[in-house]
Amino acid sequence: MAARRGAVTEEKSWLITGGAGFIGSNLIRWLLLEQPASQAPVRLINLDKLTYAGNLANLKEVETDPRYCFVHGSMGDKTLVAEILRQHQVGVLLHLAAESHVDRSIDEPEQFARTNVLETVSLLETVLQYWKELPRKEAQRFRFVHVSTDEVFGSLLPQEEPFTEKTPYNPSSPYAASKAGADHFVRAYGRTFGLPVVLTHSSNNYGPYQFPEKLLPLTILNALEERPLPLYGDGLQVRDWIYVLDHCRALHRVIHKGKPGESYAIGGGVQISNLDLVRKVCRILDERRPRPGGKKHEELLCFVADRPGHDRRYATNPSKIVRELGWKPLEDLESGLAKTVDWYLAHQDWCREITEKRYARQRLGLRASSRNEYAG
Ligand code: NAD
Ligand code: TDX
Repeated sequence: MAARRGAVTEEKSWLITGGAGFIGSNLIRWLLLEQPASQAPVRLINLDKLTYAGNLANLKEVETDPRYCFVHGSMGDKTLVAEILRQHQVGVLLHLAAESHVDRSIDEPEQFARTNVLETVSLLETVLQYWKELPRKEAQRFRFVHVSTDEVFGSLLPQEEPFTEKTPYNPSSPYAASKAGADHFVRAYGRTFGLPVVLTHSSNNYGPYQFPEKLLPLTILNALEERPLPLYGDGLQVRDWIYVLDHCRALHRVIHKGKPGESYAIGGGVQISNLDLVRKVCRILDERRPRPGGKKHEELLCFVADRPGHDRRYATNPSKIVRELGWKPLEDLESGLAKTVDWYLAHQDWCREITEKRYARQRLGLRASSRNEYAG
């Protein structure tokens, strides 16, 4: 095969952890189906444990692609990871695998510490041993990209500036604390051992294939069945939303151009309250699937007990990645939401498999509320 231009893709495989989840599967499909060969990896290995959130149905369109290889297993399995790294001569590791849902982290904090912190350390340790044995040039080109979140920075007051890479860590939920812990270990492996690590802090993603425990898909599926649309507390919490493919494009830039030791904040630039966001979804559904008798979907809105420790406001300033890596989001909220709603309408079987076998849309994450006088 002819050598290809571009430092990190050259003849090396990419290993993606957690590639059967929401962001990972969007990224894998985008890389293999939409990118020119010169921009895609020669070989892409997806290592996923297939927890409740991992779903191989997300990857049907690429499963026979000769460049793609799925490995069922845990990032914490050192023997397995070492074998993958050596066998496939991995040059880029994109680390997405995690427990990702804040409400579940309230119910099961220890599971989040095990997966997000301890298994990330285990992964780092295995990667370090492999990296140390690489020839010098390959070791320099190697990248460990850790996909973190803006939630590690905690909640912003209304007058505060959006998060940047310099914002101090101040996590609120066990999920955010576990991601912060992982971030610190990733940086420590960079500073102490020289592993070429890069970190990203993305805001809230939305789009196709998102598991219906998250606000947007839950709203769409409930609305289609005329079930209540739960808003936590007063619904005025603000999130910064990014269309998942914009996040994928950003990660691609980071893999190719990100500097070791640096971190990049990634935000869609759209800050909106949960209430206004859900109303927008309702209006799209009113057009696409009018309710009987001319009723509006918005009438299904209901305010329920708040999430304990609920962060009031996130906003993320992506000017570093815009300036230094030439990235910008391409999707605006209106078009992104319309595409997302249309995708869920067209993939009812995918939804049904989940709601019947994996998650029946029950409320999660209320375990702490009765004893926490600070929680909403
Ligand atoms: P997800 O829950 O949809 O997917 C996580 C995937 O990780 C699943 O496929 C699961 O099976 C896999 N996994 C879990 N434990 C594993 C293990 N030990 N070994 C291998 N695989 C394992 O999550 P997502 O929304 O796609 O998020 C992916 C990453 O991006 C996470 O690290 C999350 O913290 C981060 N992130 C997500 C968002 C968002 O809005 N969804 C925003 C910023 C950052
Ligand atoms: O039923 C609901 N009602 C509601 O009001 C649900 C599920 C959520 N919410 C609120 C809580 C949040 O303010 O909506 C907002 C979004 O909630 P989630 O979809 O659970 O996302 P969030 O907690 O913001 O975290 C997400 O974005 C950052 C991802 O789950 C994380 O993995 C990512 O790091």
